[in-house]
Amino acid sequence: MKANEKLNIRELLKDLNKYTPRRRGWTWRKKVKDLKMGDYTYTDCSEPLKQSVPLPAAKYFGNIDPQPDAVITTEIASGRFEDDIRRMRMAAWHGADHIMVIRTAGQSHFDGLIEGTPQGVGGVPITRKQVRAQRKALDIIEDEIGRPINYHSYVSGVAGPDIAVMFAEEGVNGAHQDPQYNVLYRNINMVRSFVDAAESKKIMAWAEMLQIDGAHNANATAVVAEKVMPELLVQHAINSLFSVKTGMKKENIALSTVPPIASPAPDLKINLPYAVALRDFFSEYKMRAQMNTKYMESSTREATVTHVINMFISKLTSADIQSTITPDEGRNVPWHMYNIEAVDTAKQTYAALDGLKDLVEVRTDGYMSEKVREIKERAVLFLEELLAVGGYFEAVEQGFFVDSGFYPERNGDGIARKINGGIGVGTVYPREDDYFAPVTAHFGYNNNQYEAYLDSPAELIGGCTFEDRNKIIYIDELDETDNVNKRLEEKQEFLDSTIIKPEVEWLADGVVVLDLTLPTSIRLAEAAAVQIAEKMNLSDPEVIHREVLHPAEATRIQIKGKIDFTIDLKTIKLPPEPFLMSDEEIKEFVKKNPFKIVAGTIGEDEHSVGLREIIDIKHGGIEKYGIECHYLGTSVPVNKIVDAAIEIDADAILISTIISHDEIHYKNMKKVHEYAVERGIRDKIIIIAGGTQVIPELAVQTGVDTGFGRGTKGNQVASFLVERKKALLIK
Ligand code: Z98
Repeated sequence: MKANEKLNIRELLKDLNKYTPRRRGWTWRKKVKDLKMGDYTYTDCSEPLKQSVPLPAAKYFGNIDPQPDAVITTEIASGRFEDDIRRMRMAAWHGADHIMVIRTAGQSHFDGLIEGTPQGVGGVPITRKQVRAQRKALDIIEDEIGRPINYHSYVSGVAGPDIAVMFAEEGVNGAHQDPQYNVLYRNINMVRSFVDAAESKKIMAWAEMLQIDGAHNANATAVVAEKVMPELLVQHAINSLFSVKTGMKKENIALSTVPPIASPAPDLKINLPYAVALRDFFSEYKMRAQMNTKYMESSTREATVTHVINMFISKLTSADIQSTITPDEGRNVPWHMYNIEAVDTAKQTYAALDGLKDLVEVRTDGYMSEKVREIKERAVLFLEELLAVGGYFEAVEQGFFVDSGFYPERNGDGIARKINGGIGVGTVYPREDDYFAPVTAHFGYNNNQYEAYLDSPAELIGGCTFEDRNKIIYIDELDETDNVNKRLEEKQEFLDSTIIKPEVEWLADGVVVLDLTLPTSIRLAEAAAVQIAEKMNLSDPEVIHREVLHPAEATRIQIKGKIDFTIDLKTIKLPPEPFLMSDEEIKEFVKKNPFKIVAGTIGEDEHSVGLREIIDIKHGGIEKYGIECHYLGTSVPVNKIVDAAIEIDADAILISTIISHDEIHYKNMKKVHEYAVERGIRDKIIIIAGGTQVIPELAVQTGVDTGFGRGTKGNQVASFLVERKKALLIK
C-alpha cells in the first residue's frame, strides 16, 4: 500500500470468504529504553512507526514522532463499516494501535449472531463480514505503519458466547466482557449473564484476547460519580477474579478505569487517590484508562482539557492502555477529525509528560494516604456486606449498585434487578450426565464419557472451527437493499474519481460546520445562526454548540449543515509549490558563504511592513539565517539602492512595492534591473521584488530574478536566495 494511494474498499471486500486472520491475541507496544529521537532521549517511549503523521509542531524538531509506551485506543463506529476503515487508517497513522468498534444500539439484545453488513445506528452491527473486512484492512494498515494494531469490540449481551466464538475465529484481539454490565445496564438476567460470561471468558482466554471490564459504566450512570468509587473497586474485583477462574491470564485482564470527577471540581484531589487505591488493590492486572463521558457536553475544548488532565493521572499511575474518547462525542456521532484530534491529544500529552515519574513522585503521606485508605476501606466494607447478604445476586436484588449514597450511606436509588427477572430468564439448564460438546475452550462439565478426549474434545470430530477454519460458515449479504455493495453503488460518483464533497463521517456526506460569534444573547444567537446557515444554502442546519461569551455582548455558535454541490479536482489549477529549503540547510550555506542584502521600498512607496516582515527575525524573517541585512528605508530612489549594493558588495537587492497604479511597480523593477546592468553588476547580483500586487511571472519579465506576492514568508525568500547564489557560485 502506497502512502499516496487510497484504500480500495471493493478490492478489500473481494475473497473475504477466504480470509484467514494472521494472528490471535493482544499485542503490547515494544518499549525502547532511552529512545533517541532528534536531539532528545525519551524514557517512556516505544518503537517508532515506519510511516506516520507527526504532531504539527514536530516540524520544529526534525519531524520526530515519538510513540508513547501505552497503547492508544480510539473508538470508531459511524454506522458504516466501510467508511470506518478509512478512518482507522487515518487514526493508525496518527498513533492509534487499539481500534474499538462500538456496536449498533440494541445489539446486546439480539439472541444470536447476525450476518451481512446492514447500516448501524449509534455504532455498527457486529457481523462476521464486517469484522473480517476490518481485520483484513487493519492487516494492510499495520504493514504500512510497521506496528501491530489491536482490533476490539464487545462480548456482552445475550449472544455473548456466540460473539466470543466468532471473535476467536476472526482474530479479534480484545473485547469488553463483564456480566455485571449485562445485569445492571441491559437488564439481562443475572444467572444467564454469569453462565454466559464463564463460557465467553474461557473462549477469550483461549484466543488470548485482552479483556476490558465494565465497571466504568457505573461512573457514567451514577448521579454523583465520585460516590460510586467504593463499588467500582468491588465490580472490578468480581469480574477480574471470575475471569482468572475461567483460565484467563492476569496480563490479559484490563480494568476499565475512569477518573470519577472533572474540573471545575478539584479533579486531582479525588481522581488521583482513586487511581492510586485502584492500583494498590489490582497491581497484577492491566489498567485501561478512559476519560469520563459523564461530563462531556458540546464543548470540544472542555472535553480536550478533561482528557489531558485525565492523562496526567494515567501517566502518574502508569496506565497500560489510554483510551481517547473523541471530543465531539457529546454532540455528534464521532467524526473523523475528532478521532484524530483525540489520538493526537494523547500522543502530544504523553510526549510532553515523558519521564514524569522520574521528575515527580506521588506522595504517600498526609491527604493522599488518608484519602486512598478511605476509598479502600469503603470498598472492603461494601464487599463484606455483599457477602453477608448472601452474595452478588442478592446484593443486586437489594439495589447495592449505582446507588447515589457514598458507601456505607445508601439512598435506595440503586439499580435493582430480580434474580428471576430480566431478558433470558429461565434459559439456563443443568447439563445432563451424558452432555457432550465436541468443541475447544468450553467451560464446565463436558464429555466424561470420552475419557481419552477430556482435554481436547474437538479432536473427536477432527477439530472444531478453532482448529479447522473450513468448518466456519461464512454468510455474505442476505439483505438485498441494506448492504455494503448497495451503499458503494450509491457512492460510485465519488469512488475512484476526481469528484469530491466534504465529509465528516461518511464519504461525501456533505457536512460542514460554521463557527459564528454573534453579538447577542444565547437564544437569539441560536435562532439567528439557523437563518444564517439557511441563507448560506446549508440544508438540515443544526446548532451543535453554544457558548456564552457574555450574556449580552456575544454568543459563540457552532452549527452544522450540508452542502449539495461537488468539486471536480480536475478543474483545479495548482500554482507550483513554493520552493523551500530546511532552516538548517539555509543556515549552513550562509555560515559558509556570508551573505549580504540591501533592501528598501522603492519609488514613492511608503509601505514598509511587508518588507520588514521578510527581513526581521520576529516573524521568521531572513536575518534569522545569519543573512546580513541593510535596510535603506522607504521610497528609496532606484539608483540609490543599486549604488548601496555596490558600496557594501551585497549579494542581493530586495525591493518592495505596494503601489501598482499605472504598473508603476513593474516599471520600477525594470529600472532597478537596467541600472544594475548599466553599473555592470547585474550578472553577479540577485534582484528580488516583492509586494501584495506582484505576480511572479510578470516580475520576471521586467528583468528581476523573481517576484514574491501576497503571503510570502522569509523562508521562501531565503531559500530562493541560497538556491540562486549556489547557481552563481557554480558559474
Ligand atoms: C468503553 N467507550 O468502555 P452494547 N459491555 C461492556 C461495556 O462497557 C460496554 C458494552 C458492552 C466505552 C463504551 N461501554 C461503553 C462491559 C460499553 C457495550 O452493545 O452497547 O450493549 O455493548 O470503551
